[in-house]
Amino acid sequence: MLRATERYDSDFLEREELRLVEDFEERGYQIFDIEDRSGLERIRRAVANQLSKETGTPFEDISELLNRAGDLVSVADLNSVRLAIFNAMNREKWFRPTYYKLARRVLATLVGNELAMQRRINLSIQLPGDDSSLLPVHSDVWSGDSAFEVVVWIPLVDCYRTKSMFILPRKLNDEHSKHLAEFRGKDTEELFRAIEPDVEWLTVSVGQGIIFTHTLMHGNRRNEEDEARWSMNCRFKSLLSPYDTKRLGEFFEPITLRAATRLGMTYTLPEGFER
Ligand SMILES: O=C(O)CCC(=O)C(=O)O
Ligand SMILES: [Fe+2]
Repeated sequence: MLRATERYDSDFLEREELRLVEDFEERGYQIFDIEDRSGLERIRRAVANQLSKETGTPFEDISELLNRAGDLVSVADLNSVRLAIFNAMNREKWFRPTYYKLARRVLATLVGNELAMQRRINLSIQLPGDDSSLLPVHSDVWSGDSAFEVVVWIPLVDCYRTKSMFILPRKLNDEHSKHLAEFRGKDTEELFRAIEPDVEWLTVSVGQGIIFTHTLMHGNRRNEEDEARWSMNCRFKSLLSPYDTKRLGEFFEPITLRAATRLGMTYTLPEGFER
């Protein structure tokens, strides 16, 4: 039986992999460089084209258009515009493989080479000053995601301070988690106040991504910057690791099933054979 406390055997991991694995375990998140920049640009351009179509706004520069979404879309219309873009993107066959390739190597090192991927990639937009579409402090595991999942979070514009998301690094998350029961029934704002001195606001530029375990407390606040935030997030897990309420075939789909597993899954012992 594998015990999670056992250290890695460095004889089996490349030095670079070992560094990534240890950093990720230490903090519970990692900012990484996107592996396929042209894939990222394809996604950014497709999103910008959709926004341009929805709002009748021509554009030249993708970042410029997305950053000033607050001038183009009212808070009242934001969710329907977001859903239109989300649906249009998730209808594209190239979208999920392209998204996966932004983070293929980090996923292979941190999660595995037989992966299940969330079927629909989320889009989040935080307009400056808008507090109608916030995700207050939470861990996704509190609401039915498995602890074996990671989130790949990709900014479509440069994200910093309150335009970004906050996360509680692993050690501090463990500390604060000991007191979590005290907040039961209270406003999540009180929980945020308690963890606020320890949270990190992640600075991520276009061309970078975040991979994190959603067992950590994280979320966002009202965007106090003067640019809109655009980001995507998608969960990945090792295909054969435990699932919670987000099931394989419904929420997740296998993307890199290997031959030996496929053979094993379809094998039946010859008839009449007992062992
Ligand atoms: O984008 C954010 O601010 C929060 C994202 C989040 O909660 C998640 O991806 O699980
Ligand atoms: Fe979350």
